[in-house]
Amino acid sequence: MDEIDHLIVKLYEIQAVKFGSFKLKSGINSPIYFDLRVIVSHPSLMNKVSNLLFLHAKRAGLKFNTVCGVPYTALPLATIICSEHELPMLIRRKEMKDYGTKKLVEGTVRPGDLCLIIEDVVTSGGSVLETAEVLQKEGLMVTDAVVLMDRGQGGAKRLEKEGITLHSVLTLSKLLEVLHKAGRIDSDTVVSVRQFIKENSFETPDCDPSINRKPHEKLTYKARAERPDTHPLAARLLRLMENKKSNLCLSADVTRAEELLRLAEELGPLICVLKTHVDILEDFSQKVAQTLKDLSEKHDFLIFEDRKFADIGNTVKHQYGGGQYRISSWSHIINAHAVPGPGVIKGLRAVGQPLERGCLLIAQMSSQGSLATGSYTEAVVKMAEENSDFVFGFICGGKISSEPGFVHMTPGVHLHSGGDDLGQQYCSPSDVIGGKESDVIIVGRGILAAPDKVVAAEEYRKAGWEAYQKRIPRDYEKP
Ligand code: S5P
Repeated sequence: MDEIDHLIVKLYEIQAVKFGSFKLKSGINSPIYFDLRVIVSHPSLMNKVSNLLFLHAKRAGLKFNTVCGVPYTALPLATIICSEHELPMLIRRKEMKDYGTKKLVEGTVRPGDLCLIIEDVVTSGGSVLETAEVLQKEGLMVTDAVVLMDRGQGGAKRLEKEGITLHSVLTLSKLLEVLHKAGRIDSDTVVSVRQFIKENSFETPDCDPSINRKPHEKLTYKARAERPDTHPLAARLLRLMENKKSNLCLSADVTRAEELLRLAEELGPLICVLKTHVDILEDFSQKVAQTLKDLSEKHDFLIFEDRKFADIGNTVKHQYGGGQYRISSWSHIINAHAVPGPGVIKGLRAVGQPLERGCLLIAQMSSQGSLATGSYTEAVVKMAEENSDFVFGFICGGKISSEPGFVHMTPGVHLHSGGDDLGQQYCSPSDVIGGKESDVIIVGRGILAAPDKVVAAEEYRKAGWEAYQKRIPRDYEKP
């Protein structure tokens, strides 16, 4: 056995690679699973892997003057390489983008430097690409990435298209061959893994969405609606957005029911969602709710009661289903703060799921000085992923999850930048949909304060839609 064969068997022994049946987030069962994170508990293996990665780069004749590991598994590998060979290292932060501007690369960035990317496992190439993009935005050049294991699911091709050559120490075929020869796996396993990889290549159209993390900014709303793991309400919303050519949510913050219903009637054809704050209405009644529901069917938009639930499960259950508003009976979408923990979702789910409703989690806020940033936002994303049977997206400043099924809705949108004197901060539709890769713009006063609300709504619809079309130039299907 040579050094590589030894390494493969060792990886198997420490369960960095496992065979069996592993349910992926998409619900599909995979016969193979990699978890290279465990190698941090095996120091000699860490040294070996780091050394092999470095040698591979050298043998390929790669030139670089700085190194960056894709967070988090490859971070210690890059650290060992840089320490051993006295190379300057850069650390990419994984925190979510928020409304403010945070430093995303730690270390001394010298624009023009050639940065080598280190990664443990590549599937679609998405993580390498994300890291490369962050580095490139800082002025660094990225032309090569060295990876321990390329799963052979199209990642190398995808990276090549973006000008990055992937160099892999191990291939999946080699891994299967060595483990088979060593008597660790049988022929049936080899065949089933090969078959799975073939059928779930990044380039296969009906690929496994959890493996193939194609950044959804490149996917149409319609394509995202069709994915098997997309929540039914998200699918309905994404579909109607595509049909109506609208990613505009009207924030109908008015105090009289008559005005609310007039807005729904006149602006209904231009919007995908109508957002309410039912508790600011002076004359709410169930009849008003019923008329609003009828208008939502007539003009094909969803109703979103912006109630921002934030209490324990038992309380929100009553607030959602009961009281004088009976929100669950007329609002398709609600939202919640994650502050109370997952119990808030559990309580809301108990009422909303039987009615086929869905919930957005508030991951970021548009108001100045908001505390919903950084690790809080990350924890909200995680909570959403763990509750994706009821949570189908976020209130946020821009794209914070690469799961194509999640819908990102962004408030604080105005054609004229600025804000109000109570802390609201505005971004433009093109910045929100284009630059920040959100999906839906939520507009209140930009439309409500305009002399002609229909004209203003059309202006916002057009701006939001054009930004979306620009975002997906290659995939956009012309009607
Ligand atoms: O962070 C947030 C979250 C929400 S839901 N910032 C917000 O402004 N909103 C809501 O969006 C807010 O409650 C209001 O209904 C709307 C923005 O209104 P505008 O008039 O400032 O566009």
